Amino acid sequence: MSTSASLFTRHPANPLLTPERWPYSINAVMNAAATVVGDETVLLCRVEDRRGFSHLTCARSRDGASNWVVDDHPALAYDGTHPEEEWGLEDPRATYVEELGRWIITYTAFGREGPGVSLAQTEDFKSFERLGMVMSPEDKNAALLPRRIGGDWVLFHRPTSAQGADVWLSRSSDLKSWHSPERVLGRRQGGWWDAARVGMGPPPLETEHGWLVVYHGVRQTVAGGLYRAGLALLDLEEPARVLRRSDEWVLGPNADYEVSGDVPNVVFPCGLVHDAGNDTLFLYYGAADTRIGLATARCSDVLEYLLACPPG
Ligand code: BMA
Repeated sequence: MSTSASLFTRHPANPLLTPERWPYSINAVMNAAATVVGDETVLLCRVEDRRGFSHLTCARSRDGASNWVVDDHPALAYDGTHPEEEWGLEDPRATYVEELGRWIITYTAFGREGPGVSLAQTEDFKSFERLGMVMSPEDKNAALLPRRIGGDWVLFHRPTSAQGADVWLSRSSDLKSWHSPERVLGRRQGGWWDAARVGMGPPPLETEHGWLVVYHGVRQTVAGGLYRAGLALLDLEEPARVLRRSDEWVLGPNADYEVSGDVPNVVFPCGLVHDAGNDTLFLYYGAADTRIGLATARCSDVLEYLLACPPG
């Protein structure tokens, strides 16, 4: 039986992507959506330019780990038409929606009002169409489930208010107007590793036991925020119901490329690819807000571990 520390293994090719190997001048690359398109893994990366503003650019690889080819132009960048993106597009997640025959991209649109949640769609990761802002500031860390539940789309997101920063979900019949917010996963208190803030990581993965969730949790320390990743399992038909939640984090900053960078001590997963044939999960994460890392795990081990965790 795996322990929280042994479930995920850092890939020997880490860090997979760094600012130095970008085809144009940038400051940092981090927090990437991940999916498989044809015979390639595509990362839609958050790229921070040397003004401090972010845009999204695709990187592609046959094996999801090596020989990345990075587009020489952004996939989505502020173009003057959406004022809510004036200061950048951040932290994308990608969900393939079979019913629509396309991917829905959820991302943080950062503008003068603060960070909010916007959607875009693509059929090929070559051309993208914006669907506009769906959650007004302050809100971020959005991820869509790949299918409707009870007739509605389900979007996880993280509104921030004086009450705090927890994971909620909202529902919609048209991906435009969202309603019926419900709290899903809260911060724990006091000494817990995820007591300051929590946010959804990649879009949850459907498994026979429930929706597999990787989320990030933050502890506030005298040295700043400490970002780690934990696991949860949500009920398949009632996704606001937490069936299991890991007490311990399963990935935390440890390698040099995670503990030093623009924001030290950050692992921030936004992409999860399931290679079902090989029982393998590929978890892509931003490392220290500067580069991209990959950790792999056996999916069956992760589920076995979670099923032994306490109810959420
Ligand atoms: C969060 C987000 C992420 C970032 C993380 C650590 O609030 O803004 O984009 O990786 O902080 O700085």
